[in-house]
Amino acid sequence: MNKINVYGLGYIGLPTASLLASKGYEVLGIDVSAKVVDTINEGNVHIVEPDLDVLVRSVVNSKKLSAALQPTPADVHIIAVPTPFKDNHEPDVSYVEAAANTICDVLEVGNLVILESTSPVGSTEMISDIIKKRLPNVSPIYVAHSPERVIPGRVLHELIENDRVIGGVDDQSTNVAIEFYQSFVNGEVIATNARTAEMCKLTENSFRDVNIAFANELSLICDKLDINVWELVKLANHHPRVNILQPGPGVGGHCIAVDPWFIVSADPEHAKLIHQARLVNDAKPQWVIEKILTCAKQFTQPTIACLGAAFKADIDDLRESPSLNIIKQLQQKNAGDLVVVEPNVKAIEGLKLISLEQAINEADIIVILVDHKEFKKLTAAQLQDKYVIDTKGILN
Ligand code: SAJ
Repeated sequence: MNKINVYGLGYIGLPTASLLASKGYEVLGIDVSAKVVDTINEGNVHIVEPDLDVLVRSVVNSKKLSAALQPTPADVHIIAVPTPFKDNHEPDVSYVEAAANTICDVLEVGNLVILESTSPVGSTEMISDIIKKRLPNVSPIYVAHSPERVIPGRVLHELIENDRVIGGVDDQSTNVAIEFYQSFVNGEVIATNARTAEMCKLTENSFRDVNIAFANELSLICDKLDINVWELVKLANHHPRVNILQPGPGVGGHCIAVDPWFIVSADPEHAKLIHQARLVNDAKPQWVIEKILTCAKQFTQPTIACLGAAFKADIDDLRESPSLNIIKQLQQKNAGDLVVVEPNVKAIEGLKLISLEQAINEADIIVILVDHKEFKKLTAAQLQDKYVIDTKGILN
């Protein structure tokens, strides 16, 4: 297995493709965007992830990685396309379906097809069915799920070091996929079936969502009872069997705020806690907005500085960001003069970005929305004459 096609060159596909290329595989990245394809073929990147730019440049220069709009035959086909949800929170697997159909155009006997995208239970079997229907005489084809588990900001490290759960549609598929992952993963590569692998990934992110919801719920209760929630969490976590996560302005990103819905939609009757956690986390931005508006009422035309717009610390990713959601809603409500500090991006359409220093000088109200490293250096003394709403507890 020497030739690999990676379908979808986003936050998972591009790092995976580059890593495999750096391990000596001949990799073709396929994307529907001509702009993305051109950018990569020029040796550049369209996403921000530590060290990715250097790696992509090196593997494009050494001709191990190239990009195209259409695939050519390969030994391994890795699907890393988005799996969002629809307006009704049902999973949208149309990109996976489209990728499976594209793969069928070049599929050959003995090929391995791997679904890496986080997907609802049954998606890997769906791919296998599409292949069987389109190419009934091309057999064997191995099909497996190997959910990505990397965290933005540490993707290249975690791609190699994290354990992988691999589930094929049959035992042979599992074994072939395991052998492939063992060629570049240092972590343990663990065998299961496709449905369990799919559920495993959804479970990991739901575990996190439920635990963050617990912390967010506590933050509301503590606010009412005049208790510092961060001190409370720290103290409770001294118990050897308690490990509460951190409250914040809400849960963002395209994983934890999305994947639990795949479980809820698969079994709404029983997924009560998982569903409620989603509702709690999704309601948190509104609670923060109300806090800011109540505070703003004490001024005639306050300058409100929002620190952070990304969905979490030290990244540039604004997708599904609760902080950006809060900022945009504040803007609509005309609560005051709104300024934003976001050290990781150059501009955000429609918003006034200023430096941290300027924000501290000018603002009446400071809203800490993200615990970026630049903000963590702030001290309560620096902000003593400001009204501060600290959703991340960095001043504790
Ligand atoms: N958050 C909190 N409190 C916390 C931890 C996180 O409010 O204590 C918020 C963050 O600010 C952010 C959101 O949750 O808005 C998600 O951040 P995250 O760092 O927990 O996770 P993601 O979405 O960047 O990546 C997750 C990871 N999953 C788990 O840790 C179980 C990653 O390993 C997955 O690969 C990724 O989802 C994915 O692609 O599914």
